[in-house]
Amino acid sequence: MPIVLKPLPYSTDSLEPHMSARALELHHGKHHKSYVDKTNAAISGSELANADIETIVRTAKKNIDKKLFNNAAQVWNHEFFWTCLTPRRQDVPPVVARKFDADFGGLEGFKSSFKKEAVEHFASGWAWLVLQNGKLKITSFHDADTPLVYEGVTPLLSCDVWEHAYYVDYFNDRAAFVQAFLDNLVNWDHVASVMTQAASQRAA
Ligand code: MN3
Repeated sequence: MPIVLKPLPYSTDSLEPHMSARALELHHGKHHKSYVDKTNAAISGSELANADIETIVRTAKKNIDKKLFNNAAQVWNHEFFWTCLTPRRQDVPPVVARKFDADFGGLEGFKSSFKKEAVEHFASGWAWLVLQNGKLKITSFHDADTPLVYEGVTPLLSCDVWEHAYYVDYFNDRAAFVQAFLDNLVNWDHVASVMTQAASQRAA
């Protein structure tokens, strides 16, 4: 079975005005789809032909198959990113707020550190909030690289900072895009759920 372009968990116009339907249609329907198609072309007839996306990404990394890794990791990164967004503006749940207090001195501390990382990341890539050794950490990865392939790192939240993620709505103003993301689009329930799951696995 080839991998599929998973449908978005919301309609393409539901993130407006922070992310337009046009931007989302291009980003999901063209950019993300192209990574799916290229991944399928690369795994066709190979031992990975029936593998799930996580296995494909990890195997490509291990085999230093850069072309497959870049496309497959972008599929995984985009699937994760779409789940990080929500049409309904959410407050930060207490379980996440307490972690922000402990590790960033509060929500505003988190937001300014994340924004700085995302805006200052040079060229294409992704800004991430991850959990590592029980602590929250903000980091960024170049191009398609992904926390999925690093031992002991649990991805909690990502922001796509490739130009294709914001150029339609914000032109060159990456900072405005990241601010809109942080203030209006983050699916905090998703962050809380992944964080709680990771904490219980660590305790087990
Ligand atoms: Mn993208």
